[in-house]
Amino acid sequence: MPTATKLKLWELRAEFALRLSELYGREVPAYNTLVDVSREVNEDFLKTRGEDAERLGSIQRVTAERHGAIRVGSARELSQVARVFAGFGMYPVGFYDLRDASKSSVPVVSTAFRPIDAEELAKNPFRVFTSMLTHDDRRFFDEETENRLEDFIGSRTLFGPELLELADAAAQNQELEPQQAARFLELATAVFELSPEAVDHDWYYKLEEISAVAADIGGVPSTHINHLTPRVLDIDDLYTRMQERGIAMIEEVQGPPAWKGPDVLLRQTSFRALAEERLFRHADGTIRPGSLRVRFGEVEQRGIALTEKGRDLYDRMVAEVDAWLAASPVGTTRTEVARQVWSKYLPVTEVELALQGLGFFTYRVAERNLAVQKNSATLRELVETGVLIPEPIVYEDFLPRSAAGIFQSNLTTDGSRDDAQMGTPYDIDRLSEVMGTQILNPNTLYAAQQQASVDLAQRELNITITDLPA
Ligand code: OOG
Ligand code: NI
Repeated sequence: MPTATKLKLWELRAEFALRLSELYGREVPAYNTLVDVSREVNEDFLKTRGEDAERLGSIQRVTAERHGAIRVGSARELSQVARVFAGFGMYPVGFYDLRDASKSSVPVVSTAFRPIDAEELAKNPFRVFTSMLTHDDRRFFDEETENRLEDFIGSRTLFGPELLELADAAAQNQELEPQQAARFLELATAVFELSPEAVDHDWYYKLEEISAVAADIGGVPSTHINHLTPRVLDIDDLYTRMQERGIAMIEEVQGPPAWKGPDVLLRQTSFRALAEERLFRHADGTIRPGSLRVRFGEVEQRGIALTEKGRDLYDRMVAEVDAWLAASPVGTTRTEVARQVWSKYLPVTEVELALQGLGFFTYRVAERNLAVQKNSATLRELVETGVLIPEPIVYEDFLPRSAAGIFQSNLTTDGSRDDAQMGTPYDIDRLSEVMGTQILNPNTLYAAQQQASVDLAQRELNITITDLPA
């Protein structure tokens, strides 16, 4: 970390990611193995693919790239964590309702804090999937439990005033003096360290009967990193190498299958971390050690961001895979089926993904001289004659179904829920209101980036580009 000059938000963010990574590696050593294997996978991929390997991000970016997952208990805690992340140049993007995306009891709604500009993402893309407990959702919590949760969470302080003030100062000035930066990083990292404080045994296990996620959030006096996820360029290779090292992975890679066409969206897989020792305070007043198994290791491979049209197609393909799989003989794997469904519907080339308006791309002018002697040309004609080169925009967000799958595959119990009760309604606007910061729509960000490149190309070529995908 440079010490003589002021630190920009991206420098603070990169250092924050690094410190959390060191912290998590101390707490969950299997994470270090995952990071080592990820590095091997990426180095080998780069060797075999050369420049092509960096189409979805430079190797520097990908090597440093992590996402974290944290969980908070209330609107107050969510709005405070939003202030902390703003101090690192990370803003809420996307809304995920995991309550309905899962059979098990996962009473949370979520967003992800991340940089939003292409340059900031390229410098350091650290993002944190952040979930808030819906303690007032009657499907999970009766009135008494709701009130107790509210009291318990309301009486703890995760983010102290000094941390919040430093975060606000960073956000306001877009940089911090070295001394303030050091303090900000120290305080922000400490929030996510596993606390040695004893856990109220009966309260924790009462909540766990309803939902292990609720116990992890509202049953303990502080918060912690739930997982920290490195990015790999070949997740199938990683999966095999981890198994060879004797680490039991979940059954499958979540998200799109490996197939011959372009990688889209996000593929993820995970393993269950070992039991961790924690202290419990029992009803008779004694404090004794026990163990919890709530944290895990996750890894991901990122692909091309899909447009709304592309995402609709993706959702239909997922539904078709489900239907097909349900009607298939026992032993058929999701991947086998998915690969066939993908080949049936999705173009096998990046160019077609772009020209059919299924994926987000930026367009770079390659051949100024070729520029047609007219005042307008279609996007297809410009791409097919080599005037414009489509370059994929990487997907920077999450998938609700994979997120639910990740939550679920790492729970020991399903918990309990009563679907006859009314749930608390949440959507992107309601959660924004509760947090006090507008959550951005990821599609708006990708579309603006694509459009800006088209606008620039039009100016450079001095023509109007027509037939842009809707
Ligand atoms: C978050 C689960 C979601 C992902 O990568 O989809 C997630 C959690 O377990 O708190 O991190
Ligand atoms: Ni994750």
